[in-house]
Amino acid sequence: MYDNNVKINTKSCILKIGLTFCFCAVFRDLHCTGIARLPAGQRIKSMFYHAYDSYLNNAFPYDELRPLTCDGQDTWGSFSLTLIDALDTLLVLGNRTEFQRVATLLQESVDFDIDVNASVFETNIRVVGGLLSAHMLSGKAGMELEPNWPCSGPLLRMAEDSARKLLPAFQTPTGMPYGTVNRVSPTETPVTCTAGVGTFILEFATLSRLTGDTVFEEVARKALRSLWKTRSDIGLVGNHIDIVTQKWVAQDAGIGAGVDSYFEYLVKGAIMLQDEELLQMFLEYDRAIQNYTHFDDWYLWVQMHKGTVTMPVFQSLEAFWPGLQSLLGNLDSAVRTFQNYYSVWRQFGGLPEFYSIPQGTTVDKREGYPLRPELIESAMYLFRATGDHTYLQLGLDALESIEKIAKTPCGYASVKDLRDHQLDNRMESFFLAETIKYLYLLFDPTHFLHGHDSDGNVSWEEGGEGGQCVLGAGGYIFNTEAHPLDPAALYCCSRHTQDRRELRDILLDLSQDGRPSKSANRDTETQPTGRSGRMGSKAGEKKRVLLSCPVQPFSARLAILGQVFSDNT
Ligand code: DMJ
Repeated sequence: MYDNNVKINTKSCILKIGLTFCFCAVFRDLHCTGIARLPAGQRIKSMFYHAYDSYLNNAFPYDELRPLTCDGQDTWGSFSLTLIDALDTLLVLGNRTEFQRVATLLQESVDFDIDVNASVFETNIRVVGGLLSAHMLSGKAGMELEPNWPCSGPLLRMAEDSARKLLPAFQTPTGMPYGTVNRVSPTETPVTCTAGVGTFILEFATLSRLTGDTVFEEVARKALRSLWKTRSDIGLVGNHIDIVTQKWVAQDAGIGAGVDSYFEYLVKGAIMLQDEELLQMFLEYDRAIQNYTHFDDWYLWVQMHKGTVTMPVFQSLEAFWPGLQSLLGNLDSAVRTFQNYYSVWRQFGGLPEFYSIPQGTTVDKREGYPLRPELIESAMYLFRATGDHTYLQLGLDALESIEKIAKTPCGYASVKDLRDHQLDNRMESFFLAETIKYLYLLFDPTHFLHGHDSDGNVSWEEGGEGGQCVLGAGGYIFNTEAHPLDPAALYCCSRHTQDRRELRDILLDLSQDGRPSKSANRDTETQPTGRSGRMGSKAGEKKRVLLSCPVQPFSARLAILGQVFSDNT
């Protein structure tokens, strides 16, 4: 953790090459005096607990805190959203006891079977993503684990339950989902934003690979492939599509609102799943994006069929892009674009929702800053990639701005207008899930979520029965709501599923007593409803039911095999 309260000893700074010390050496005049005397990490923690405690005391079980009236409101469905979204941040800040308490509380209090029109996108990224991440981190949080963890566990079951409620939205002629879903009284419009179609693969593939039920990954992939087919002749997608007719209803192409996380998930999905198809999709889009929308390291909005500029604006949601580019190794371009965006931040002390690039002003009715994380998120990735202290400076600027402009006695309020600092009575759940998490991680480059432990070694923890899973060793992929997912757990649980199948096949073959095996047919007949067969099964391949027994440790498997072999010899 960077500690800008540390007395500087230049010698120790040089000797240790400890960033903890060097940071203060660089910034001591600016940031090691006065109000900023506290270490950044402590200031960020205080910010978190001011907002979090206010939510718990005044708003829970509502979705969000209203920081001006000091009460709560439901916004995205009535799932105690802020608490689910904030759960993994508790662990990121090192609070294992509160993580454990809240994980238990949520299991007892949240009900997904309610009559609400829930946003399929928001429920996925905040609820499914938040629960999956908390499930994967529950080993680090010291929770009591089921023998088969990380391939089972109560938070995983909650994530699965909430995702299953979203599945009816995917039952469309195209496979592209409706934007909202209500199991009780469905009244959905078929017009959905692009991100609402293409932002599922991280959570849904994680669910499928942890639980063995392929249906989630399949629907997410089907939606992605359908969307891919609708791109224009010049390789761009628009902003809103009719998911039944496949007609583009809003034809502005860009990287911001309505589209952003679609591109993010192609890249992160490619990394997490080592998936060439997703990467190729992104690279083809990227060529068109660079050709038609990229000017002077800004990204504009253009007509998706003609490539003509429709809106020369920068939107605050676009600020995730430099971070994404850094994941792809496009550092030079990322750094230049970040500088453009940072100049807007400096101009207003925050990022307005829309900024007119030619005029250098905010755009009418889009002057607000709802405490979004995107620029801080990019700063975290770019600092990780370059070590350049510019990114820490952005972090300090963000801390100062948010404290000065948005803090209320009862939390932090969205800024309605960055020009006069009027506030809105809203604190979105992403403030605790993302903004504060990325700020904290920016100042803690040895945090385990960066793939290192506090000594800078590669971190890992064991999971799974018999300690067969090595977790956390390959780093973490953040979903678009900053919920970290562990690719190693996916690999581990898929492998267990595969092992179970192989063992089952051996047992079934041997039980045929030398007769040809009919196991595949029998399996198809007994496949339980809601389960969709084998991961990645292709047309023509025989589908097989999954065994429901827990994964056996290696010794137990050997014992069973030994028994089988002795029975048959
Ligand atoms: C978050 O809910 C997610 O980051 C989403 O992808 C975009 N909007 C907010 C944060 O700005």
